[in-house]
Amino acid sequence: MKQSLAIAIAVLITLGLLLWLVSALGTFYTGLSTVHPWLAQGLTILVVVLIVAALAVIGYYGWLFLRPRRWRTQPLPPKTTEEAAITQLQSLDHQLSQINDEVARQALVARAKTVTQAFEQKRLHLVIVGIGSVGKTTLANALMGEIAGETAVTKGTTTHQQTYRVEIPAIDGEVLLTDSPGLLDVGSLDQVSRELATQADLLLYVVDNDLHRAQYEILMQLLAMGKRTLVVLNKT
Ligand SMILES: Nc1nc2c(ncn2[C@@H]2O[C@H](COP(=O)(O)OP(=O)(O)O)[C@@H](O)[C@H]2O)c(=O)[nH]1
Ligand SMILES: [Mg+2]
Repeated sequence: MKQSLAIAIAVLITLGLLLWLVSALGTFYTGLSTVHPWLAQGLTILVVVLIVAALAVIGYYGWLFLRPRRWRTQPLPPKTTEEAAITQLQSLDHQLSQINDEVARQALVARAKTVTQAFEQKRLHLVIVGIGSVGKTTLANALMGEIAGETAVTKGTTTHQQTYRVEIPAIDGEVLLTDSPGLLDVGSLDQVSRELATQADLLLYVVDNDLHRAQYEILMQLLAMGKRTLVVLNKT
């Protein structure tokens, strides 16, 4: 409703401006035609062409922003892993073409290599993230079927990330499982977990008890990274 009112006001203003422009152009033409008839014609044609071009540009961008949502092209999620890898590589290629900074370029080239390698080796990387003491290491141990990492009530027991190779009979290829330190208990994810999360094919986001606000905000940040995320409700 608000939007249609804004459009109606914009149309009225545009019409008013157009009428004013036509009358101003008429006055301009009659004034100049008494002195230089051919100059008056030439200039009037030029001004009209410029106005039409400006209206076309305004119309085009107005349509882009104001058209109804159903007419906007929606990117569809990839259906297969091949499609996902190809889309990821295309987006990296696109970013590379826009980057001049050599260090950032090398980092992206390395990332593209990892994506290609992971795809070729059919490698699936699961990364467990979450704040301290929610049970990340406990989950890693449970998934591994053996005690690999140390668990404790004190925060910061896992000081470095640990990556394990997990055999899953139903999955053809290598499955890597990374347990992250997850130290901070504030509304944002720590740098180490964030970096680990970017490498993941699937994130296991562990929360304890209820999904309280600070943990919810971290979840939103993970989703904003465009990562597939499973929320693991622990200690319920
Ligand atoms: N009651 C209960 N305690 C748990 C559960 N999962 C983990 N814990 C305990 O919570 C503490 C922290 O677990 P840990 O795996 O080290 O958490 P991390 O810091 O996220 O890796 C340990 O004392 C675990 O034994 C659970 O499902 N229920
Ligand atoms: Mg731990």
